[in-house]
Amino acid sequence: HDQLRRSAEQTLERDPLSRLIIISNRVSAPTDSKSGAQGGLAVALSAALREYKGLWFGWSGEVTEKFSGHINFQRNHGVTTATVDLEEQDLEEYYNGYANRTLWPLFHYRIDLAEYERDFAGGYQRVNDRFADTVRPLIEADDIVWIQDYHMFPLGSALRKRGCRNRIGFFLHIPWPPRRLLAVLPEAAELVGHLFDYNVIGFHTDEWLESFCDYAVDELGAAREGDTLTLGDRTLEVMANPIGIDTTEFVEASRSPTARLAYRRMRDSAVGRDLIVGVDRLDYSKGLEERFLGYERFLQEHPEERKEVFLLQIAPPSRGGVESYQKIRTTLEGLSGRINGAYADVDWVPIRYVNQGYPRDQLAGIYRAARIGLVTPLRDGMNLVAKEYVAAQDPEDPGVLILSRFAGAAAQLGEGAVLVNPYSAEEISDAIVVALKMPRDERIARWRAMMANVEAQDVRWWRKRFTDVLIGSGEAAETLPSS
Ligand code: GDG
Repeated sequence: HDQLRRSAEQTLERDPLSRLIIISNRVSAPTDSKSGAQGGLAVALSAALREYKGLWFGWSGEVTEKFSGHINFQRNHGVTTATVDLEEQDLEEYYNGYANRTLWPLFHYRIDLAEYERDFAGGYQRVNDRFADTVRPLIEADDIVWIQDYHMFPLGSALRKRGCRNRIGFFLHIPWPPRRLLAVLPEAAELVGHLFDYNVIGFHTDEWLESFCDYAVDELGAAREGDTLTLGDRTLEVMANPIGIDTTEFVEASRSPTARLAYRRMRDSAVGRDLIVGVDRLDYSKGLEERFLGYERFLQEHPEERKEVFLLQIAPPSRGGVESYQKIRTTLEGLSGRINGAYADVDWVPIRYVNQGYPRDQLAGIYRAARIGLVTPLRDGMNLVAKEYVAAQDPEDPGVLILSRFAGAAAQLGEGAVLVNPYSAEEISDAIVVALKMPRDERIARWRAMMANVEAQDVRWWRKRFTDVLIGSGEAAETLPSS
């Protein structure tokens, strides 16, 4: 690894002009970064691209009658974006289908929700081939190519078939499931086989990395030596590379006039009560149902605390075209209604459940006003909300982060957060009590431990670490004898 890094540094010095081509399902221009509900991926990549020449390619989000491959170029704040429209059938089979009805649930350990349709798999491959046809002519000889996330597993392979010899890396933003769970997917072996056409694959944590290696070694017969896997004549480097937030920007956001206003508004409406906050895309992987049940347990078991707190759950809807997302929405409406009906009083409502997104600055102010950040996904690749909550706190009087053991972020923030099993209503209830009673000194000590990590391992650190290894891997591959 050291050797790779050294060679990466030398390469960077010799070759400062290689461009970076980022490819992801959706492209989000950097101007958008302060408004609306953006996924973690979008927030991270606009920050990374600001520092590079190059290009960001992906789907426009628009549907056209017949796929034409026409590319729409735009330039915003020094970042060039290139997007294409897809057909209705692509949207159904590739995006709503294979990506969000097959891979997303399966990779979040929900084999009960995953659907296995040949049409989905076919549409997924077709769209990846379309992306490859369209983006191939934009890639120049020295460019490095960085492909993002589960929508695009086979894209590297499709580019190789079209003669692309560039260094191509892949980063997975979601968990990698255990070997025996993945084996449920009919195309699993083929899909993992494709991944050997990348030079480097990054995961958030060692746990996801190890699960990937298990599958590659035990099911495909790959050979492993440290972080290098070999399958036939192809060699792949794997790395654990936890994503961070733009910490400096977020700390600033939490002190902006908008944030101060949002902070005041929250405090005033709390009339002396402690605010517990949750912020999540409306997704079954985020454990919202279990979170509400845990909070209900807390209300049941601690009548004396009841009117001292309230829970604000911000949950902007996402993936409305997929049935399981419509269902979770209905479930949560019922559950919050039931809990409020059972416990509310004329001057107090236990849960404020909000289905809309807020601008980032405002969100930062809300985090800062919250005595507890309640982040309890059942499974999460990383979880950036946990890091944002930490970054937004007042260093003199910080709140407490309650964090799921099953979020990638627990590997980095576990020292300072109160960790819980999100499936256990009792553990969530107990953790709320612990957090409410925690003395200021302990809150400060725990916050400092977390903030040190959020500052050191921010989004720039993440990007540089990945691109360094990617650049080095190309060099290494050229000098290795082929096996
Ligand atoms: C995937 C992986 C991984 C949410 N509501 C609002 C809003 N948000 C922003 C948050 C945060 C982002 O969306 C959510 O990021 P997460 O990391 O929590 O979750 P996913 O969207 O599932 O992201 C995840 C991530 O990719 C990066 O690799 O961490 O594990 O699932 O930034 O602040 N932003 C605004 N208003 C909202 O109402 N402005």
